[in-house]
Amino acid sequence: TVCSSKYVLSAMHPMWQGPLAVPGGDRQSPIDIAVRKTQWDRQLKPLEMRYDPRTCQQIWNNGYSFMVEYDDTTDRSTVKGGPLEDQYRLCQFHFHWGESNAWGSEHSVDRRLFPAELHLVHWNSDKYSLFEEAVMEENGLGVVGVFLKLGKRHEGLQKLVDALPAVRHKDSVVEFGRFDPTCLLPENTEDYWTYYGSLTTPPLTETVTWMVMKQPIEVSHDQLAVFRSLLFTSAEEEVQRSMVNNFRVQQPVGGRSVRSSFD
Ligand code: 1SD
Ligand code: ZN
Repeated sequence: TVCSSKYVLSAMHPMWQGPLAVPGGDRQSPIDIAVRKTQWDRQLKPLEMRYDPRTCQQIWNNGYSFMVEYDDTTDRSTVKGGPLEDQYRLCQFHFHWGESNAWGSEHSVDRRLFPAELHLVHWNSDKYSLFEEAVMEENGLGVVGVFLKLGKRHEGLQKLVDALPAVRHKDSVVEFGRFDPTCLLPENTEDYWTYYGSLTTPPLTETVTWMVMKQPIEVSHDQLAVFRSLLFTSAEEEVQRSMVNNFRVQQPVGGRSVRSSFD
């Protein structure tokens, strides 16, 4: 079966940034990472990401982003180590991006935004048995964030970009096999920031260990243009709306600590 996060998202209304965006608590995401205020934690182990491309199944335009979904019925694609005490299974990855290259990421570093941000969403399969369960529970989710910056064309991403025209409209799904998300990680995965936060879309639950890579990956303007050619709207709707600016506004860090794996 396919990653169950779609059931959480089906409750999502395009205008959720309104009433539903009322902060649920004091550990919401995304945040600005103020580098000088982060704390180097030398106990932080390297992250161990092991992905089996054969668990990749499909791409789905859910009306907010496109999700590349993985079979999460077994521990074949996982992340562990780093700040995590348990093993977490990959369920899906997706991106957030802007209408221009000046913004689009959810997190920022010293207030610097990137044109896009990748989220690899994993759930704790040592403690829980389903994504829907983990999403509501303590230490339920682990999301790895990677910034996309403008530069040369990304060869690994291109295979995905080529498939996107098939999911232009909301609710469209296309089969997509054998994609190894390892190719979307930066060369250096040893340097990252970590903090306790929330999902950035409903249900906004505060069950996420965030791991944000320091090193961005490079993508070309043309590749981002294909992201921006997707639509928030379904084929039936009269007025079509471009899928851009699908990020949540930043939330207060409050008393939280943001730790770094590096000095
Ligand atoms: O925005 C995603 C959303 O698409 C969905 O994947 C949700 C649950 O998996 O997670 C959020 S996020 O917090 O990873 N941005
Ligand atoms: Zn996200």
